[in-house]
Amino acid sequence: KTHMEKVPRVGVAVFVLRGKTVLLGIRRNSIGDSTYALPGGHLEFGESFEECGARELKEETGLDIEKIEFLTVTNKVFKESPKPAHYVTIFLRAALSDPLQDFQNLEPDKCLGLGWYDWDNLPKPLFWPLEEMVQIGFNPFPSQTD
Ligand code: 8DG
Ligand code: MG
Ligand code: MG
Repeated sequence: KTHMEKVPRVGVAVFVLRGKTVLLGIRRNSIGDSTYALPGGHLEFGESFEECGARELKEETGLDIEKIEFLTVTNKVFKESPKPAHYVTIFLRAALSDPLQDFQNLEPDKCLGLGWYDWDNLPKPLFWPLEEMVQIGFNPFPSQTD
């Protein structure tokens, strides 16, 4: 670890859509502590984005997801973190494999709690990359005209 280079990392975050709601958790992390963020994590060697999204959902919430689709990508430098961090983040959407399955908070050291939040009434404060997306009018739900 003594020769760790500063390199961009790849994050994968998932909008799990249930009705008009999305799943958000309160982060416990040096980046975005105490803010509401999407479940997700780091892309591991050899993984597809979809595999990473499904794995992180399972690890963090116990949920099984399906219909996983790519939405967008961001490129952000997190200057707030103790050591500046640079993430290329892949945003996916997905549906629950079993609509009756609910989340468990399986990583309570990394998450204070999870919940389903109405897209039109999101909690505050949102993790700032997510807040920025909301501010520019991004919407993870399939458009009505499709
Ligand atoms: P891991 O050890 O499980 O792989 O990592 P993690 O602890 O679950 O990582 P994470 O912070 O949840 O996600 C990795 C990075 O993805 C995060 O540090 C920054 C980037 N990221 C965004 N937006 C979002 C978001 O809304 N949720 C999550 N979880 N990560 C996001 O840019
Ligand atoms: Mg994780
Ligand atoms: Mg995570």
